[in-house]
Amino acid sequence: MKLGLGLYRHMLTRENFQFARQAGATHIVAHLVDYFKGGAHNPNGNQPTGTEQGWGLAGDPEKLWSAEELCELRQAVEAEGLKLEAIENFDPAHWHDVLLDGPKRNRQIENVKTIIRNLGQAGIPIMGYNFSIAGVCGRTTGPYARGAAMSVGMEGPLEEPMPNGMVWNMVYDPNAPKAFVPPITQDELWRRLGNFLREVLPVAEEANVKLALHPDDPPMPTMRGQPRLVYQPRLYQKVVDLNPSPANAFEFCVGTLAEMNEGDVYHAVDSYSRQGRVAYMHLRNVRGKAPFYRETFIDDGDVDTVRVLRILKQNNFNGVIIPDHTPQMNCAAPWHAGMAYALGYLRAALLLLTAN
Ligand SMILES: [Mn+2]
Repeated sequence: MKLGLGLYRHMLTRENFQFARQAGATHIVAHLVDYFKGGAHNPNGNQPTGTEQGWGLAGDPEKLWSAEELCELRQAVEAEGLKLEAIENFDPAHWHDVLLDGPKRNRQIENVKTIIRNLGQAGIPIMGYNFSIAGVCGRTTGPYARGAAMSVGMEGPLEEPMPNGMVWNMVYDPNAPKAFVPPITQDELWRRLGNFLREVLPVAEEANVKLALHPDDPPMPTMRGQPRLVYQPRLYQKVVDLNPSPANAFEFCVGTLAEMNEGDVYHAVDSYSRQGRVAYMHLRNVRGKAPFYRETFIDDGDVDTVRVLRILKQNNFNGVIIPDHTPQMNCAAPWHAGMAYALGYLRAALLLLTAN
């Protein structure tokens, strides 16, 4: 098992690559979507939460991530002695109509295929994604973690309908006619995912890239009136059963799994890592269940994270683990301090597991 750090787009700097190394990481997971663009209520020193208007504005629909820029990023990471393991999340600007089944759907499926081919060309082995209409919405920020550390949580459902021009908690068309995105059925959303996988996975296989699905965060059957896919641990199995391709994999998020109100997080880790479907891990801790939970420090929630690591080791998981979020610590660099704390804890746990 390998330890990594996830960095948001504006954090992809030499200084932060060195920070990752200093904190014991060997791998980087890079976000290329700018979640913070135009989001006045979304300070970029923390994970994005935003308002009911979402995080902010999506990127440039005409500008796909090129093989050259991906290659440059990989080289910049490698220059600091690290490896670039994955790109996390497609930009809504590039695939909104794939999620919404809109008029640009077929053209945007080609966008996705192009981006995956570009990743393959650049030697980046994993593309993480989140097939979700409402996206990561409905969460709040507050002094929820130990010692009143600023953290993220959920204080009840959010069913406010989604305005037109918005998907995945970002605005891709600020000039869309005023209306709401009509709700669809759960079956329709599964149908869209099935078609997406059928069309894109052969390209991923050819490019030697794994497509890694994040579960729905927060894990609710609906958010903003829109259905969600993987909001219970058993629903991950439905994704495996949809398409047997070896490129059909998971961005396995322990925190989100722990927020689900059915099943057992250790059983889920065991079952899916045993099936070899885990491309990489998000590992964090949480207290409570959706729709009422709070993100905690890694050693301080409902999850025994060391037990999770032990199960992964038993099943010979050899991929990368990143702390996807952590509470912020009171100091000049709250995000970095939180991440350094989580990485140090995970590094010690991994060393102890290897020694035994
Ligand atoms: Mn996650």
